[in-house]
Amino acid sequence: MRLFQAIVLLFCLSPLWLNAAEKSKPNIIVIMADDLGYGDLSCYGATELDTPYIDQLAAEGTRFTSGYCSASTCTPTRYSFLTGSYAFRKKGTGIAPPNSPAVIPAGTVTTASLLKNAGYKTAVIGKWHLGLGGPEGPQWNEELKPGPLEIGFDHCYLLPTTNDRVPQVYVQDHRVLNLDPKDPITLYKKKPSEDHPTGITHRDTLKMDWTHGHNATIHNGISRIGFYTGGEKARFRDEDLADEWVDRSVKWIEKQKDAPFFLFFASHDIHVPRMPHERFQGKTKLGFRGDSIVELDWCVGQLVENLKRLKIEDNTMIVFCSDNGPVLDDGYADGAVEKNGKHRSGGQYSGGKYSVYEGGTRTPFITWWPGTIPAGKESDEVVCTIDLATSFASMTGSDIPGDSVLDSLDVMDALLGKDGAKGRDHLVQQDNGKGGNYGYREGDWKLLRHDSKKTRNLVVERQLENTVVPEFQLFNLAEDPGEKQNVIDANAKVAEEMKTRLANIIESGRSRSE
Ligand code: NG6
Ligand code: CA
Repeated sequence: MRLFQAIVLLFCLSPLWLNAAEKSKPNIIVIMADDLGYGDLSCYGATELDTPYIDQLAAEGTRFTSGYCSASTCTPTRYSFLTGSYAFRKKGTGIAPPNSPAVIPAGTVTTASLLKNAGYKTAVIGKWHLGLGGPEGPQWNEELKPGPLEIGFDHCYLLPTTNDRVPQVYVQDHRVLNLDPKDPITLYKKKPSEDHPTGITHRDTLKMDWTHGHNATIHNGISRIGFYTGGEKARFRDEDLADEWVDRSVKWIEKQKDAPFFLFFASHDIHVPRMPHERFQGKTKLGFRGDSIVELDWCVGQLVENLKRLKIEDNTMIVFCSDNGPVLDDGYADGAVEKNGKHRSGGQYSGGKYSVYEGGTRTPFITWWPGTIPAGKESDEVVCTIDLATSFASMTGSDIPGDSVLDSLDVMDALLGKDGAKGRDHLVQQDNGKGGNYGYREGDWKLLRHDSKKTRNLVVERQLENTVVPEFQLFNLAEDPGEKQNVIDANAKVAEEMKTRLANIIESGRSRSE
């Protein structure tokens, strides 16, 4: 018995064990890009621009070829990433309008709250787009609550909606930063006054013209979605957003000495209006869309460089991902279509933002943790942003209540790039809203179910077009990754079985077993 105790004691004190214990709670940074497509990075085959810092992340980590976000628009992907549940299960999880109340109710179990329970310090810095405030919506001049701080984040520094939706201000914790009480922010449903300048009345003054929508209040020479006045001192310059995210993130990371940290770095790049900092403008031949990718790449480089400066890179895991697939013209005349040339923003995949074809949700996905995640590895395992909640909880030993994170699966070993580790064997993809369209992947089979019988499709790098599609289609992704040959007639049995399983997942309310 004595000998046994001595062995146990020795083991507990050994550096090996200490190392393992320490490594189960690494710092975690999720870098989520906005509207970045599978083919938009040089490490994913882009030849018309260079993304050296993200390429470096892939070279030092594991690059996934079947990495997904849950939805082909922003709000549902972010909802699913944080709650671990498919957004189609809940009404009101489509693209959030400027005055949206909080989409995730206070007290919901989230990726952040699970990590907080495991002893992490937690922050979200960047684009939120999940609404703020109670049922009456955000009270811009008062406390903005509930928000991230009510669902597990200790700190937030936000672009509250999107850069194309009003208002253009930062939210720090519960308040609009630098808001002068004498100049309150007011949002309006309609033009606030006859002389209020808009993208329609003052179109010739704009520094970037609009193509569809985006013609309401003008700020920083760009007209936006929605009307507002006030908050002049609090307003940001679009060109400075990336610098601000990096600066605030580095300062926050520097303060986290005593506990592991979880940072959700939610870049606004490369969402419209694409207005990168002057030092990135003209850096690519693809116009501001390409230049914004280079700006995003710089941000990633800055984060990694600072982890190295602080000597915490060996104890920090980065997951790099996107919130939906690519779009060229999303409402502004920024040259994305005209200057696109040979670039294929969705790689070999069809569809893009707003679509359930692969291009809508199959996006860049890289995991990095020097010394733990293998360097230069490519993985074909299916992993999704929705899985991060359960996977992080499992790695850090955080208990998951049975009735939460309903669709988030533990794919941690696959994320860690372990040999033989399996990702998902099935995945539901969705477009924007509840009751819309679904993609359902099992192995190489992909079933498309279009309840709307229409899809908004990015047709080979041109404009988004509404195309009519059959209710059901079946594709073999191994033979036909571009989803061009609908083989449903020749594989009726496979399709029927997949239809049933998809319907079961939708109707049963969960896909994670307790
Ligand atoms: C659409 C906007 C688009 C973009 C999108 C949300 C128009 C015409 N289009 O309604 O520009 O803002 O919403 O994008 O207004 S997301 O990536 O945040 O989901
Ligand atoms: Ca997006």
